[in-house]
Amino acid sequence: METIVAIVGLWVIVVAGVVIPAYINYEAPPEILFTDTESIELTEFSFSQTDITVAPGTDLTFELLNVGGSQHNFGFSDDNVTERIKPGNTDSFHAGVLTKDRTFFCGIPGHRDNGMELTVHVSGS
Ligand SMILES: [Cu+2]
Repeated sequence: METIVAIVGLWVIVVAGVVIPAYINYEAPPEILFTDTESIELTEFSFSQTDITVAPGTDLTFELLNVGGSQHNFGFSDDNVTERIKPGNTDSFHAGVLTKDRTFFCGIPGHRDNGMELTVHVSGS
């Protein structure tokens, strides 16, 4: 009997230690309040827009057209980037719901440093 009480007691402590902090730290995903689609032309070495301002909670998608002579891509990190877009081709990039400023760039080595960068400003952030 004492063993069962001890096991149940231990289980309650473990569950409380895991579940309660997870509940307290839970952050709901940002709510979509607006949607926006921005068209961007990519070339050597620039984007057709470099500063965009959106309202907090904007679900933002980019429509991309490579008007240059080299391949380019578009994203905000190594894991969040389009495939390489060939000259004359299009792609789209879903940036998600933005709640704070975020910088997007071409991830092909050297391109960002030469100017392929765009900042989305979230108004009020
Ligand atoms: Cu590029």
